[in-house]
Amino acid sequence: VNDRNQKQLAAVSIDNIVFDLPYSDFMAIVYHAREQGKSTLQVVSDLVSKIESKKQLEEVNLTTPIDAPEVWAAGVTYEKSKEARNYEATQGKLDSNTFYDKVYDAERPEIFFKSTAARTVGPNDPVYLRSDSNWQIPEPELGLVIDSEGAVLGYIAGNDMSCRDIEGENPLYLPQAKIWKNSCSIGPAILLKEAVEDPYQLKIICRIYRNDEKLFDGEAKVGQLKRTLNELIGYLIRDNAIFDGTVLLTGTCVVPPNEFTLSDGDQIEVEISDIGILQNPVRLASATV
Ligand code: DO4
Ligand code: MG
Repeated sequence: VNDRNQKQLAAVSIDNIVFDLPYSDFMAIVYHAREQGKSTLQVVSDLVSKIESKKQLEEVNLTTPIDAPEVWAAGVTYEKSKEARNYEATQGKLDSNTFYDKVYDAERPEIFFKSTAARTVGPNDPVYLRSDSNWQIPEPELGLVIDSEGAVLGYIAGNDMSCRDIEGENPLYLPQAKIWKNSCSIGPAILLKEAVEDPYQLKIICRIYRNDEKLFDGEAKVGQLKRTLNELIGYLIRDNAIFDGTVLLTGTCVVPPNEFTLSDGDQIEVEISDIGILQNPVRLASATV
């Protein structure tokens, strides 16, 4: 966000220097690069080499780096998620063979609709708690920013807020366990595809703070994903209408302990290596109406 309180696209260097870019949004720079037959990274690098910036990342107010028209999400793509879901659905009888075990091994992945631009928030915006759930957690996930053909444009961090009790009661309640006001956060930056040699090396970390005390800290690597990223995109775009700038969250690999539930006032951090830290405070949805 710039001095006039307007949204401003910017590039951030690895040493956290901010370079304002003369584009209205992320897709505008992607289209311009295509017109010039260049990669987005090339266009950004050319511009940055001509800009003198003294602004540091901590001086600017961050907002969503892309107004993703839709956010979709894949599920049960990591063993950790399968185990947590089995616990919810079977009240801890982990030896049962559930639909979560089946989808983990099936050829077709679980892909669900998560959010629209109006429901999606960015860095430092509150994520909301549902008033009818007593078991809510953040799901830290790698997001793929894709175009209408399914080509990956970049990587982003995401939080797929989830209600474990609603989902565990009945899988048909999944949309209610996943979609409500401010239940999806993405940001703080898009790591350009061309800048990443191997996305499976990216590390995902989740931290939860309550009263300034760290309550939870967990990490995993995208390399632990059961499927390939292209496989997930392939199923999302199959016979579907997908729009430029769509985000596909690729599933959670870090789950807080079963006895944990989020509370009003908690702070969530989702960090992905080379992307940055997506921070969101937690608020009761009912307190905002
Ligand atoms: O089956 C429900 C959703 C799974 C999910 O969101 C995840 O694994 O991240
Ligand atoms: Mg998820």
